Amino acid sequence: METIKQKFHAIAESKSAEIKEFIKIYGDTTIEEIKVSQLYQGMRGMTALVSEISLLDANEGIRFRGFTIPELVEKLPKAPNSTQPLPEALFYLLLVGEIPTVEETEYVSNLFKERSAIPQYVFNAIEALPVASHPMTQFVVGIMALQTESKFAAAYSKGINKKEYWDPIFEDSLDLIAKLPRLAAYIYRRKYKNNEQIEADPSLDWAANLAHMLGYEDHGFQELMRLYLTIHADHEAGNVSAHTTHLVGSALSDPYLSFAAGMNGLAGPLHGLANQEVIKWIFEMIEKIGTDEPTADQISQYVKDTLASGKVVPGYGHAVLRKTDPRFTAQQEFGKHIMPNDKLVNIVWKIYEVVPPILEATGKVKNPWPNVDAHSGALLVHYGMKEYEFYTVLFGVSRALGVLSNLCWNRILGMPLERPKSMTTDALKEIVNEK
Ligand code: CMX
Repeated sequence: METIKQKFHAIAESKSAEIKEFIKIYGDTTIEEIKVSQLYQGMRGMTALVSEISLLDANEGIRFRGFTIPELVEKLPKAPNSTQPLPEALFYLLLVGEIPTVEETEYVSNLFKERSAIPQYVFNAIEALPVASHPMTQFVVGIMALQTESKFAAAYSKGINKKEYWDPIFEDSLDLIAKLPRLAAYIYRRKYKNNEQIEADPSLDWAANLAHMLGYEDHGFQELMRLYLTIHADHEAGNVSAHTTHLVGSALSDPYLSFAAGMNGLAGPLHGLANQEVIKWIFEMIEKIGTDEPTADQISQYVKDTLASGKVVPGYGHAVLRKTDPRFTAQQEFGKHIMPNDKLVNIVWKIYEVVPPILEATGKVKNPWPNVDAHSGALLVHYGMKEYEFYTVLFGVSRALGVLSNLCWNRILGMPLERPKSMTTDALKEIVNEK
């Protein structure tokens, strides 16, 4: 069997030739004009990046290598007695563009197992932080401590040929992904379970092993982790965590530095931290209203109070999507199948009925529909994981699959330092006046 590295190299060589030819013929073709407003509005709708691994349609949602979320759930290889996709199979797909066989998936699983050990000094670095530190802070400190392991940084300091950069970037990416479940579980057990750590079980796949090390042996929770780590992996290259990882990587910062930067972006409440904000907001609603079976009218009033106090409704809206996020729907399907009577999950579904018309009525929210973060927390709570500050770390473990695949591609394609032009308002006015 060809290794994933050999396959990636061969596919990238042919893609590289294709791109060179494409640029040669169409390099001067204009694809769209930029409006002044876009410069002030977070570059919405402005095409500025290339990523081979995923594409987001505003109405349909994300496709990974051309596959929708339901197609991935159906087609990606599964563990024995499982109905959920294996995230290591998704990683293979993102990297080489093909759905792997069961054998190829096992090969990736084993690569992750072989590379999963974490040096003690990484845990010591985390231990230097107060236990009360946010899990995302501990996560980023752990990733930064791991950076001393970087094969790319070592090779670069020795003077590696630029044509070979991709090789240690690839190795670092695999190493880092392999270590993330242990790192995440360590932080969880440290903060919430008296630092009673659970060793890895080498018989388990990447996601099930994370469930095990977190302390959740329930088959349902393992299944949830497989789904969760698959659907959160990527969302095109322009979102904050993907774009930051890509940008920092373009300076030839190694995958540890680049991914840590991306995780700092994921920790923002308008991005990945929204998953904790959703559950916090729902718990506060239950407390305020005084029931875990609120009526539509009660939820409606709570949503209006949230908006009136100048806050966003967490889990709703999106910079690109204009319909319900298929990652929300995939989780809803999971919930309907496994826990149709769970009260918290039912609140999430009721909120889904109540919120869109209210946001639509504001006249300014471009997408009133739920995103991935609106659902994930309630599923975790079902299995007993109520420590919502930890949720974004789980998102981060999954996001590594996408952003690090992208980093491998950027480096093998020899993407340059990213450096867009910025303007002052006066300079923009001059351009507009000249026109
Ligand atoms: N609740 C209240 N107001 C919202 C809103 C929401 N859920 N979503 C958008 N708006 C508001 C914006 O704050 C903005 O208001 P102002 O004009 O007063 O500044 C207005 O509607 C227009 O915004 P938009 O163009 O519809 O949305 P943006 O592209 O600017 O922002 C996002 C997108 C995700 C930041 C925004 O929808 C939001 O804050 N949602 C809640 C937080 C959230 O769920 N984030 C997670 C996104 C998914 C992820 O990355 O994980």
